[in-house]
Amino acid sequence: MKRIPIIDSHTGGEPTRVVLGGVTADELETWRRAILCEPRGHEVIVGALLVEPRDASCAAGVIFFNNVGLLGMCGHGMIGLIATLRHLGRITAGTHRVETPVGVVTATLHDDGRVSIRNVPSWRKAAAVKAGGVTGDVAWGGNWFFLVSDHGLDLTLKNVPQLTQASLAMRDAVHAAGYPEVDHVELFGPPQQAGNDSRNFVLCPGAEYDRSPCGTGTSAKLACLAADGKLPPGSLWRQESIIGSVFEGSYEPSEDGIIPTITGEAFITAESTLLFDPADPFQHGIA
Ligand code: PYC
Repeated sequence: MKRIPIIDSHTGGEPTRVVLGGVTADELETWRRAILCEPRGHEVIVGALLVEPRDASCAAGVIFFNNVGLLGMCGHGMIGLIATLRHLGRITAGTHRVETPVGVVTATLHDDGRVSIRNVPSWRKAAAVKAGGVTGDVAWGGNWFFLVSDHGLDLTLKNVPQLTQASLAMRDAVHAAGYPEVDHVELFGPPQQAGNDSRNFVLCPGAEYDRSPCGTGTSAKLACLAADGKLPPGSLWRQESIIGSVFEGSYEPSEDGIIPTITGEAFITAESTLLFDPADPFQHGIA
């Protein structure tokens, strides 16, 4: 019987499953869907495989993954990972460097359990791209995003099926417009809670939507605001998600764009061990 120990958490409603062992980076593709998806999980979960960092100054290395493949970085997942390492007693309040496939992220665990991540450099690649009847920006925040405000849709939970279909069509259109790297689509609208700056709906690569405001998506948004001169360095941006959870963001200018810092909070929801019986026809998940 194969055993994979995990810790589950959620960050602003978006789940993270930290894999503590039982599978190596080389074996991850074989077990990726089995770890995340039905019958042991569901399509929305983002996985975080703990690995030995190559950079000795890092407290940990992590590979994020989802229902369709690997993710460069994951903001909500990094907050979940830091909360998990704290829960395990492996780290205490302070600053910790974590290696990801797209660069080193510096995470600060605050005394109250909140986590700030100083993300990888982020930038806007293209402004005012016309694709599929909308106009948006293409930006990097640790993943690639198409950011759209002129979509004419209400960002409410009851509209999720319509938002998903529209975002999938926009993703096809932005690929056809010459940006095949885009795998996330981020729609913006007015916030519903006083004190927030914006509300978003984020379509993830596997056609699921992010319950959190999306850390890498908020980083891409900050890069666009900075490029447009709409948010000064150091000013706070409160990004509200489709379910009303909030990340706070700010940025420092960098050579080609910005270095974003995103703050949020994660809660541990389960400690368990996944079991994979070779006799189980669904030990690798439901294809
Ligand atoms: O928080 O960066 C994020 C994220 C990416 C995909 C899901 N969440």
